[in-house]
Amino acid sequence: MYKSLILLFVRVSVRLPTRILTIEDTVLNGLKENKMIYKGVFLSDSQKDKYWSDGYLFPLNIFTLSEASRLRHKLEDWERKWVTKDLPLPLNTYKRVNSHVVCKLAYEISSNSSILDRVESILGANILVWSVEFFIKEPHTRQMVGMHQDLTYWGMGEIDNLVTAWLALSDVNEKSGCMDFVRGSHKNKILPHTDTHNNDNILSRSQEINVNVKDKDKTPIILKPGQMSLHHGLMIHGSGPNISDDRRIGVAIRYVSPKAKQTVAEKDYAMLVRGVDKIGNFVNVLPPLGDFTEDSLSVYDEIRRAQAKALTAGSTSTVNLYSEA
Ligand SMILES: O=C(O)CCC(=O)C(=O)O
Repeated sequence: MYKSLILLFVRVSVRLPTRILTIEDTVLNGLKENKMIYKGVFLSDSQKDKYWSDGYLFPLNIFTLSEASRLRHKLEDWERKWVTKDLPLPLNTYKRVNSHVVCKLAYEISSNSSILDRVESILGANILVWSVEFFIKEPHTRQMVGMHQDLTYWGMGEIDNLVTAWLALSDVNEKSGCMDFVRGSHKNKILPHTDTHNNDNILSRSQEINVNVKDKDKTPIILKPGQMSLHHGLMIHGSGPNISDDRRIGVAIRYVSPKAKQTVAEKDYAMLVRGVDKIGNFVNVLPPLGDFTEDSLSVYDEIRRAQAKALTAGSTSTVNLYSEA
């Protein structure tokens, strides 16, 4: 009797590795993944080589169309629920920077195993989320993103141990204002940028790199809902307006390895989502237990105040840090 029970158990556990992970397993349970049965979806050597030589990689399939549509609905329900609530800052601020601190969905997406496996192939086994940012352009609007290098105002210098995973939750193409990357441009140092004061440019300082990038040097990063791109922190990139009939929705997740270090602000914060951080360059932030909890709002405020020093450094005018609705 016992022997047959043991045999049955062995048979069941041998079958488990072939189980396909569902959105419940990966997105909604995030860190609770069962390492015993999870094999990982890491980048191949040729994908890694491509990332390091081009400075980006796409398209990577993360979610099916129906999973992406479910995530989009969750996000849009969240937007509808919170836009009318009396929050300390406009909802747009929480969408545009550090969403993982106050929005459970942003945290859940950023701790998804399938995304983290790809990121682990670039950063190594220890991974922190520095920021999650929803880049949403409404249909038929002029909003654009000037060509820039992300690391310019983040106070971490010219580092390899930061990567952005940009996940599409709508059709992202030239009509809807996809990102354009300049192949190999991550091999540059940080180049001079100018605050343009162009209201259509949705970056924090409406900044633009002082380089005239020719159209022929741009690669459009076309993604289906559920697909993702990765880009290096020094990649020169931007995006045009959305002239399509649908919203263009992207989730930009900034991942760092524990070796990254804030050098402009006195301290910086990040959330451990895989492995361990034995270095301690970042104050460790815990995942939110709900949306806009009192605790998470106060941590959000503390991070915003600390990071402002790096994000506004060198500006001659007020940088509102996305505090406009
Ligand atoms: O979503 C966009 O159009 C631009 C995003 C971007 O600049 C970034 O993720 O670094």
